[in-house]
Amino acid sequence: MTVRVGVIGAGWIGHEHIRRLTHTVTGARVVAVTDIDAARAEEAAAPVGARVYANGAELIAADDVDAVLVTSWGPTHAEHVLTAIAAGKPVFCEKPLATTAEDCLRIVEAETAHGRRLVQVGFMRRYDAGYRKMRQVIASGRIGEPLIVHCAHRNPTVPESYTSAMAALDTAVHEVDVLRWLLDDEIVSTQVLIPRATSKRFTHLKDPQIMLFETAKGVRIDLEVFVNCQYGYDIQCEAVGEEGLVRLPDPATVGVRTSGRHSTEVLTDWVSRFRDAFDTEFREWIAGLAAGAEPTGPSAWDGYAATVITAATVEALESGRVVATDLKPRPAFYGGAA
Ligand code: NAD
Ligand code: ISE
Repeated sequence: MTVRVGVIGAGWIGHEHIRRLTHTVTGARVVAVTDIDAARAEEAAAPVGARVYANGAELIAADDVDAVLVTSWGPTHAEHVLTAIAAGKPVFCEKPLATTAEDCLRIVEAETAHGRRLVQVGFMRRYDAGYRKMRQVIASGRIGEPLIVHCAHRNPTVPESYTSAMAALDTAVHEVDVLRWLLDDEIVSTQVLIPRATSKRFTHLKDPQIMLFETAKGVRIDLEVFVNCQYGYDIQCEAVGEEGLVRLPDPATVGVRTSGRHSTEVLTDWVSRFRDAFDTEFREWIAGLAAGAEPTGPSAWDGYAATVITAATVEALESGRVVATDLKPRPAFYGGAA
């Protein structure tokens, strides 16, 4: 069976995912596209023979759209996801699920009332081979109980429109999700330390930032977010346990020896760093839908948790205080721990 997908939002990542669904993932076809910028929608739809719709609601209602992919701006996600749930159609939503906890809870309530999982959130790191291996090692008990996790999330540069709050909302949100999943634990408090600022940034921006999270089991996590590090796109993660540690591998690359030097490449963007993870994420989503199964990836509840925890981190940044995350109790519908 071919899963016919309608895409809402034909920007950067919308284009990426349309290409992926068309050329990399088997069993999927992009049949519909919409964007508030009609020219962009046309440009994305034409090469794959998809139909252009005037808006998300019309696209979701189309008879030949089996599943919906939301890749529009964050503040528009909730409306599209809720419309898809009301239509009973599976919906993959790029992060964030919604920009407020209230909207995330509306989605959780709508999905729970529907009685079957429809929503998957685009936290692609759960599909990265290195993170998956780390999770297996931690779950196997080989390093003993995890105690501390050290992380870094570095981007070479960001545009002037990037704000200090986005370090949590847009960037650290990936660690927030993947750490909850890696540790099978919940983040209960958050704090932000502001080191000396890099001079290679826009003056409005606090960069780098050090985020400190505590989990329900007492694990302490330090995360450096440095979005103007200049040298590359660099993601680091090391979990220290009672009997050992496990570290995220750097992407495989050749070592080059020349002119008295040995060098290896550092990637420079998230598209290439997580290309395989994005591919696996969509292969598994489409295969599940084709088999008539409920999605097994990051859920609406995970999207809610990530939005609450990153909002608390912004509050911690602005207040200088340790902020409790105060998540609601997890509904039985979404299974066990994080
Ligand atoms: P973008 O600005 O390049 O594209 C967004 C597109 O959505 C634009 O073309 C815009 O016109 C369109 N749009 C806005 N509102 C709309 C609406 N109501 N209906 C239809 N189209 C609408 O942004 P982007 O970089 O592609 O990011 C899009 C989303 O993907 C964001 O939520 C972002 O956080 C997420 N994202 C995820 C990752 C990841 O690593 N998983 C990476 C980048 C972006
Ligand atoms: C971007 O939106 C992403 O999702 C990338 O994965 C992240 O590294 C970057 O910092 C964000 O701006």
